[in-house]
Amino acid sequence: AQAKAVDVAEAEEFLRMFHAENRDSGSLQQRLDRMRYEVDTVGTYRHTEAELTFGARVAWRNSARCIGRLYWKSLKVRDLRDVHTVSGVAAHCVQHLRMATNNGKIRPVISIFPPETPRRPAPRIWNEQLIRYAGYQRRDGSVLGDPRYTGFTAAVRSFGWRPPREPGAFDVLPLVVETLDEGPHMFALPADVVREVPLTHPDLPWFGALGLRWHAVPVISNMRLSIGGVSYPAAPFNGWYMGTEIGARNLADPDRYDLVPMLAERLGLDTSREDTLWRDRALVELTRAVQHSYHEAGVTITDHHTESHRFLTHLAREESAGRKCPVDWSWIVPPMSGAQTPVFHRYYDNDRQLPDFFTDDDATR
Ligand code: HEM
Ligand code: NRG
Repeated sequence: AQAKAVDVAEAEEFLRMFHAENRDSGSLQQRLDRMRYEVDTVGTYRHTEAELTFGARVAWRNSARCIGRLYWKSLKVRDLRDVHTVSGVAAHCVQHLRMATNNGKIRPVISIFPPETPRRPAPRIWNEQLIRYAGYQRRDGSVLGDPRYTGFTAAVRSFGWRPPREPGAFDVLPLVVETLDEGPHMFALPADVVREVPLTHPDLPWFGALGLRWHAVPVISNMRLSIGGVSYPAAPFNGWYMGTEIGARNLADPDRYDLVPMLAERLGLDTSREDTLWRDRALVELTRAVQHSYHEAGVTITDHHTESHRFLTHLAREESAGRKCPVDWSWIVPPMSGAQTPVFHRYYDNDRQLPDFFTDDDATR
């Protein structure tokens, strides 16, 4: 969709905030005049590099569902607003993975591609994350791989993507990048930029033979970054994983890899009745395996107890800076042992603040 003209009030609010938090950034009045002139003439305005960097960091700071916000100032911002071709976008996504992975010592990075403007629609990345595993629907209704991506897998197959000769549970999907001029194009990720961690368990020797693995870096690529009224639909970003995301959700959810019943059997637990808490016990061992394996592999990961404490430190800092910090309790509380973490036991501000990241029909097309 062609973008509407930028909302001048939203732009002004952002520029005022930028100047209030960056006292050495020149005349606010001149900046506002310039912005209004650009919006009057072409319907949008161009952020300075400093504004773009600040805007992206504040969008992270305002991500109500993110527990990892203590380090918001450290986000590395890549200004890729002049990359307009599908192959350029794909190549820079590959470069993003290299920079972010950093041989295991993961760095938070965002790559910002051109914004949506009245003159020119933005490039789009179809993938939900840069690295995701294929899901193959079998005739009997069961799924090999990640059931969340059966639809996406079928779509890329219809574009000509060929699964490996021997399809597996962890086949990395190709990128799909679209521009108005070129249409959608598919790009395989080079294997050397997809760092993965084979899963082993600290005291169950048979665990490694299950052949489980996960990718090192989560790079969300389907959220729209909104800064001062300007919309950046292609702005993939990453931090590092919290172990529960993989062990207690991706590999465990009944509509994902659903490994809990199999693991409970292997652990010799009594699964004939719910009150043996076999689900809870298997979930703990799976998540222990994740924490252990990433640690052994030298890939940055955090756990939900450590991260909950850090998050409360973040809230305290935001409060002393005199800022509101939006928090969505239902996302911040971890998916296991919630009440064992301090984030469970309190109320939060819910009012959204801008800039922020959005998921909407417009971002996912
Ligand atoms: C969500 C942790 C970095 C933005 C989340 C979630 C966790 C998390 C656990 C909930 C995910 C879920 O339940 O599916 C972390 C950690 C980071 C980190 C440990 C390490 C540095 C970042 C960065 C950004 C970001 C760098 C953006 C620049 C978000 C957003 C969501 C989110 C927008 C919500 C995603 C959605 O709605 O699906 N984060 N995060 N996070 N995080 Fe972070
Ligand atoms: N639960 C998703 C990832 C969501 C965001 N989590 C992060 N973000 N850690 C999954 O792939 O399991 N981040 O930017 O680090």
